Amino acid sequence: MRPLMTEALEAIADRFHPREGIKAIRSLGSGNINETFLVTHEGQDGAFVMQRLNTSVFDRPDLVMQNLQALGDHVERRLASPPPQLQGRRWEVPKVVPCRQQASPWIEQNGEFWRSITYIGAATTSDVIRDCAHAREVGYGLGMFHHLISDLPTDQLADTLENFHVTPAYLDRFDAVAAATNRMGTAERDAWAFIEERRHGVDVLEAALARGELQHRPIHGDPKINNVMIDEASGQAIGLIDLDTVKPGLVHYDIGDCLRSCCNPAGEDPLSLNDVRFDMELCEAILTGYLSVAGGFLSDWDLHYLPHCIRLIPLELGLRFLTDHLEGDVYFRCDQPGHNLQRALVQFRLTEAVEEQFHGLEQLVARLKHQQKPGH
Ligand code: GN1
Ligand code: MG
Repeated sequence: MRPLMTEALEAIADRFHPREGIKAIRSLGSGNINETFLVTHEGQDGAFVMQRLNTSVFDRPDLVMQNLQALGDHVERRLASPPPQLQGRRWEVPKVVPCRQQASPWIEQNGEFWRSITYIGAATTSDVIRDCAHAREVGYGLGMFHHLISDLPTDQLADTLENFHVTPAYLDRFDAVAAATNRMGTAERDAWAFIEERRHGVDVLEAALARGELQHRPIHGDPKINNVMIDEASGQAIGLIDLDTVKPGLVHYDIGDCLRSCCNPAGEDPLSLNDVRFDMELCEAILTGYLSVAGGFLSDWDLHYLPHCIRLIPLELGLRFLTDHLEGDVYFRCDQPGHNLQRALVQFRLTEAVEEQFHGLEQLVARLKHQQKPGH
């Protein structure tokens, strides 16, 4: 991490902690949307995470903060009598850090929105799954997160990102952008053809929701591998970070997103498309960890749609990257021109890898279901 301590950043940090005690301000993480800094200081807690929210993505950042507060309060109540699966384990939730001299816990100035949250120490995240034990912990982490908020009524959470993970809405947006763009080269046309072949069926989850087979619950929205914190000493999952996308949705969006980011060890920016694959062993370990906590509240329909969401979310992310590429990279932060196109191709290759193993996924889910509910 590069030390970074500009006067402007220091002035913002000072609103949360007196600047005399601040030791360093550094960039943190690799988010595509917000800007994140780690502020280390001499106070008791030692550090906090300061973020500038991207207000062209989150146009009601006050509601993002409200959701964060509602989630934190709820989980704190739940942890007063922890579920049995948490016995002997640590579980942490990032909390809102108040401003020093004002009632609201955020700063709005010059069109920017800044807030701080607590830093979770003695834990790390990684960009690649190390082994099946790590994968199981990531699954456990997502399962525990869902479990702890499963009784938070969805009407207590604002919809801060309308249509987030609603794949048919991304397809509509793609259609509009593709019809108007002048950026259609050969690679883009090939990617477009890939989407055309899969147009039918992108509504698989939304149609199940409309039929009442699936229901909205509180979700994380972005539980990719590097948002699951692992305790440095025990190797156990101890919480999920990056809570801006917490809102009502389908747990399938979360499960699909977790698996698409964990089971492709080459990651979102591989050197070669040939490195992209979907690892069934890691998938099994993650789902086993997940179901060890969340199995109790999943219905048969929920389980039925697991293979579908595992296929759909990489397709959706590829669609989102490709649309952004055609629009001129206005949403996802990019390292170089063509980055979003490349990212889209990676997700499409991953979609194909899942499709090739779809039957195996159905068998895996049936096997895990049988272990959960032996009578079925
Ligand atoms: C964005 O900013 P980051 O990396 O936490 C995006 C996710 C994508 C992810 C892909 C609000 O998350 O949906 O899966 O990039 N977040 C939003 O890397 O759109
Ligand atoms: Mg995020």
